[in-house]
Amino acid sequence: MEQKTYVMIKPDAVARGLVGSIVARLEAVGLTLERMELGSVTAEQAAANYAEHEGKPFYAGLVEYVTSGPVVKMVVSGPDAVAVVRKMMGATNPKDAAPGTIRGDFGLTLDANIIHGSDSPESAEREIAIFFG
Ligand code: D4T
Repeated sequence: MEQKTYVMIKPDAVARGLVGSIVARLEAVGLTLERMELGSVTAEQAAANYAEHEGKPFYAGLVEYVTSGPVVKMVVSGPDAVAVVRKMMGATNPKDAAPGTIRGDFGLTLDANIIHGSDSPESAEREIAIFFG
C-alpha cells in the first residue's frame, strides 16, 4: 500500500556528514523524497514528537539531543514506506542493529541513534503535521 512516512536524520549524523549516505540508501530502494529540509527542531516540536516518553529517565536528554543542532526532516513515500524505512533503520539501539541497517552501519549508542522514522501511518501523519505544519 502506498504510504508516506516521516524520517529525520538526527543532529549527530548531520554533524558527522552522513546525510548523503543515508539519503542515498532511501533513494536506492526506490523510495521517493516528497519533502526534505535542513533545520532545527524546537523544544515544542520535540515535546510533541516524544510525548509518549515524557517522565522517563532518558526524556530530558532525548529532547536536549534532538534540539542540539541541525537535523534533516523528510517526508518519504512508497509502497509500505513506514515498514520499509523501519527495516532499513534497524533496531533502536545501534549496538543491537544488524550490519546493513542504517543504525547498524553508522551508529554505536542509543543516545545518538542516527535516524528517526515513524512507527505507523498514524504516527507519520501526526509527525508530518508537527514538523511540516
Ligand atoms: P525514534 O523514535 O527515535 O525513531 O526511535 P524508536 O522509535 O526506534 O525508539 P523509541 O521511540 O523507543 O525511542 C525514542 C528515542 O529515545 C532514545 N532512547 C530510547 C534513549 O535515549 N534511551 C532509552 O532507554 C530509550 C528506550 C532513542 C530513541
